[in-house]
Amino acid sequence: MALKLAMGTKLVAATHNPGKVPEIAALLDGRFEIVTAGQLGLPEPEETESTFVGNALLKARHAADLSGLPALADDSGLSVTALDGAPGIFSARWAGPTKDFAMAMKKVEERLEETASDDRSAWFTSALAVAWPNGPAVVVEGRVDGTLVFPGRGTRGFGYDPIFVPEGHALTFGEMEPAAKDAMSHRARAFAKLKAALFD
Ligand code: ITT
Repeated sequence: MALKLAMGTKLVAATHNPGKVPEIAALLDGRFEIVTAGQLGLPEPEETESTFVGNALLKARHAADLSGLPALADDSGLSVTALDGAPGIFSARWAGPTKDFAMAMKKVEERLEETASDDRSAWFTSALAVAWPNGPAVVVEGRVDGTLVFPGRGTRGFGYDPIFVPEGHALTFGEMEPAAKDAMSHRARAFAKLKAALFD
């Protein structure tokens, strides 16, 4: 069987992050019937892998096997050059149990001040995995490079968006129109690869 997702397929968006859902829906462009892991009442798996790819596969596999439907998961995060790639796969965990991203962004700022470095370069990564129930899985990765600014600016997007200015632009992801972010983000770049691999 060729691994393809036909238009209209019912697909689980295997995320519990409400910030990701509209981005995933916009990037999928109405091709599929999307149900979220939250809508299906699926439990959130523990992210035990040490890479974005590993955690994306784990989340997609978990949702597909539990729901009996193909599932798409995103594992993503912000990596800061001067912090040796931190927070990386721990990006969500730096915000703590209450998902306080003002605190997480402050932590990035403080950690940067502790290093004597004036390097403010950073990048976002998104690993996207599609898994079929008790079947195969496909995973791709996208990345966008940029610079961090403090204090953060803008109220759009989610997570670390207010402190990230993508290369070649002046606005942060938190200030941009959603469509502008979706045209260049790590998630959009990963989606382009996924489309080439899996869509009719
Ligand atoms: P799910 O696992 O349920 O999808 P999560 O928030 O736990 O939700 P991740 O483990 O992939 O997801 O954590 C990624 C974190 O990285 C996320 O919570 C954001 O803080 C950050 N992040 C990822 N993509 C981002 C983006 O486009 N803009 C801002 N922050 C982003």
